[in-house]
Amino acid sequence: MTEDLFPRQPGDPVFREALADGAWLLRGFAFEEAVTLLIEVDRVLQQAPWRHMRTPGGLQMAVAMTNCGPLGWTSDARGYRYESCDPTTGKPWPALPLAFAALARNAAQAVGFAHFAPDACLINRYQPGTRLSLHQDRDERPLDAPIVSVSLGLSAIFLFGGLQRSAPVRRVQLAHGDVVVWGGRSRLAFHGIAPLAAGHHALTGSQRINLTFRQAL
Ligand code: MD6
Ligand code: FE
Repeated sequence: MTEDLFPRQPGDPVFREALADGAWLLRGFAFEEAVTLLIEVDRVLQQAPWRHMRTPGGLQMAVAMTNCGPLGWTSDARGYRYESCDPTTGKPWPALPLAFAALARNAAQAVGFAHFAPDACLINRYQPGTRLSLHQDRDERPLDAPIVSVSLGLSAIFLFGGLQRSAPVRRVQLAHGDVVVWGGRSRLAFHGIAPLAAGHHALTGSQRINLTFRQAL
């Protein structure tokens, strides 16, 4: 593909693909920063290791998670919420790396959301067979702020539905370096990840890593 032969230059127009009203796919937007992002993920993991949270209903989630930034998304018997400390260590979540904040702001800017300043970054790990069932992201206070989602490592099929759980679901392949920005009229759309196919990626091995940036408060 020509995109790979001629990498993005400063000032180039960004190739945006509309998934729905308010939801955009920026293919390869994080490709060049990916190694840096993964090094930062490893640094976060040294302070806040992967864990499988429990849903309020008591089920253990298949996706392994951690967080960085002032706030982190957590789930347990008391419900879904944002916390400033990691419940497993009692310490504040690791700081949001500068490279994360810059990428999230630039991606949001590229589709018209100026000044996106995330206070939370949820980091998800998928292994072959891991899925994330259809859900809405509705634990955040400002519903006018977008969400920026970065895919690293193995590709996954993103399930993208509508505002009702029963709406038809689109399947979108997300590859290493792809970024989805999601706000406006799509902010509360149902979405999920189909069971991850087995595979190997040079940078992550048999894993997909997803960074999801939010403005929680
Ligand atoms: C994932 N993403 O890609 C899970 N939520 O691993 C999400 O749940 C998500 O990609 C809101 C907006 C974009 C997303
Ligand atoms: Fe989500």
